[in-house]
Amino acid sequence: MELILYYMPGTRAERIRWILEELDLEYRVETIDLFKGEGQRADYLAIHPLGQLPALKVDGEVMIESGAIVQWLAESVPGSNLAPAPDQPTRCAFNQWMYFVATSLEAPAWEMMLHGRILPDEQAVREIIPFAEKRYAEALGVLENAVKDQDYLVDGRFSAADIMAGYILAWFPGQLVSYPALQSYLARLKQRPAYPHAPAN
Ligand SMILES: N[C@@H](CCC(=O)N[C@@H](CS)C(=O)NCC(=O)O)C(=O)O
Repeated sequence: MELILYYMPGTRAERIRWILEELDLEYRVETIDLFKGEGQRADYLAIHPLGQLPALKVDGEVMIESGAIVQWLAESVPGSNLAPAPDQPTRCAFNQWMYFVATSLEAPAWEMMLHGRILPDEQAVREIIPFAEKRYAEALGVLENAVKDQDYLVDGRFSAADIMAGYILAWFPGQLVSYPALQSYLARLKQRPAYPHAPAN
């Protein structure tokens, strides 16, 4: 299988890099520097129509959406062990956390990131931030309960859902101060050899 990861450090492409490393797959990295506007290059728009990261090319076919790519790799790579099979009882929890992270956790975190750190003053709507922080804290409370008595989200075993969650939790470590189980959970995830600490290139 030929894999090409369209990547920039710090972006959601880290999720893909993380799972590719967990699965010990070989892949090529194509860096797209969003800060230099490379996402809007015609050749990249032909790969990702929104000019966003990540994209993964698999034997010439392109996939976009980090959650979908993570899930697809977890399910499709033989022997992956990163997603329960559809007929397993733990599949319910797996689906739940994959979607919970992509929606309830990531949406407010992204508002905080966008309006608090990324957008310039003239575009940022700072008034959004307190509400987003409240929604983020509510989602953190749910996740805190989920990892209070187990190491990982799904049946206590590491899965693709932890990759989805760990990437977002690392955005705002300061917000975890009232969530001791999540602090330990994030520390545990960061200790995994496949965790993407340093940029890929
Ligand atoms: N839901 C998409 C979001 C992709 C996304 O927003 N990526 C950011 C980087 S983390 C991006 O490319 N932003 C540049 C832009 O929107 O032009 C996913 O998870 O793949």
